[in-house]
Amino acid sequence: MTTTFPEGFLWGGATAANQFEGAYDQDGKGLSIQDIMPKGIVAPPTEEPTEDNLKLVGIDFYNRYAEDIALFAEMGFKTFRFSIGWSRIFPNGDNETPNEEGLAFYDRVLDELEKHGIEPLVTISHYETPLNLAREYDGWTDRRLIDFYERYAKTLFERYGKRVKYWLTFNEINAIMHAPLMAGGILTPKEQLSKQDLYQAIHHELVASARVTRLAHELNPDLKVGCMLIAMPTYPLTPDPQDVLAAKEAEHVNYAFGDVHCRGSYPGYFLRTLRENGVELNITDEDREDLKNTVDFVSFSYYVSVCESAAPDKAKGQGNIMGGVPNPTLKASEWGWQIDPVGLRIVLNDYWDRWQKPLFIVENGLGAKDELVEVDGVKTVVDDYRIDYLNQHLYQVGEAIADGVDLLGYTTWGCIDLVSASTAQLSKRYGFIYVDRNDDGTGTLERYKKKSFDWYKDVIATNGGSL
Ligand code: BGP
Repeated sequence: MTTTFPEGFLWGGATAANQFEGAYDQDGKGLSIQDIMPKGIVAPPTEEPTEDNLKLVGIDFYNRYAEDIALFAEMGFKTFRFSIGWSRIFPNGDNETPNEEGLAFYDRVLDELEKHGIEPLVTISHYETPLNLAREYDGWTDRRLIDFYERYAKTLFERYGKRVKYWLTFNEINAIMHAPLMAGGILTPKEQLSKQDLYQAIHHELVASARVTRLAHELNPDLKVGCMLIAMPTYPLTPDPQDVLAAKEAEHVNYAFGDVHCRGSYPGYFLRTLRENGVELNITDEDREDLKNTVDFVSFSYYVSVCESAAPDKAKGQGNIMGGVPNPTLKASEWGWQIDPVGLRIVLNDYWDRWQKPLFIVENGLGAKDELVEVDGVKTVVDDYRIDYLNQHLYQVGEAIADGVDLLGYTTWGCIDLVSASTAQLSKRYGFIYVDRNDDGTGTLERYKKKSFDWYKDVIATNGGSL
């Protein structure tokens, strides 16, 4: 490839505590909403943790972190994205004091990363609101969560602030629009959730994000705090201006979160949406001041693009956990997610133009059904389809860099197989490392390198030159 990735480009992989740590009740951890979501977002939560919930054991990273980080180091990772389980640190979310055993676990993870010279990239909250906050407060609909979150973040900054430079406040913060339980800890079923409560919860998360951004900078001006969005370019289904407008309006739903994080106040189109939905935000003067604390960089996940149409009869398709009309020009993955490498270049240019903040791709990858086979006596997965997917996307990333986009790094999602967020299955695999665990919970938890392991190692070693 002719494009050179910038020196110091942060190549790596991404994970989330609830999807791979397991050890759901070990060392004083409290329950999180994920512990009662055995089917992800495709079915209502259960009352108590149930055995069919694969996340309770995950892939046992909690006990195998050293072995796994050594494998990441072997691939040459420059960075590793993981989240801290909020309920490991504050088991009920509203506790006064943190759980030392939980804090010590992440010390050990950071020791291991340091040993291998891997830069940590930490998500403060990745779809794992403590269950108590969901039950007692209905999650982020309650303003008090801002204080609980701030106390939690402060604890993390004080404990790890000297070792962790890059922080993300909320994973895919805009996902709350579509998955209020997973992204907002809101137990009221989506169909019954009023717009007033939904937007108030969004407001609370945005204020919380801005407040901890300020806090991080106060404690250590070298810390870099980013927001994290689902990026999903939305194309008009036809050139009909009504479709173009519909696509722009659909995109607004995503832009709004980035606009607040980067510009420090609500954009006009968002205020219009509130008015039209009869929502009157409870927003204080202090909130307005807090929101002015803008982020240092913008991070995002990218899996799919979608189309939008003004015609009400167009069937809504499946795009990540958001909606959208399928694009007739694109093929889809086995899981129905449409594959669009060029869309990644479009998003990178679009976000860079719009916000002029460094960008960070913190999720991208192909969820596929892998088959473990034996090649020359070694167990592996011949995942040429994954290599092909990543290659095409990274090629477009290179193009965007050549276009002038300021990009800090790229972490593939689920660099080691883990439990899917939307379906809670293990058979939707993203990793360079295969983990022997099946949807029925059977398996040895052994790790095996896939073909893509060596491919990615090469990409990193050549700083993208091998693409
Ligand atoms: C994003 C989430 C991740 C992750 C990924 C893949 O929405 O931030 O947690 O899981 O999507 O989605 P899935 O696991 O549903 O395939």
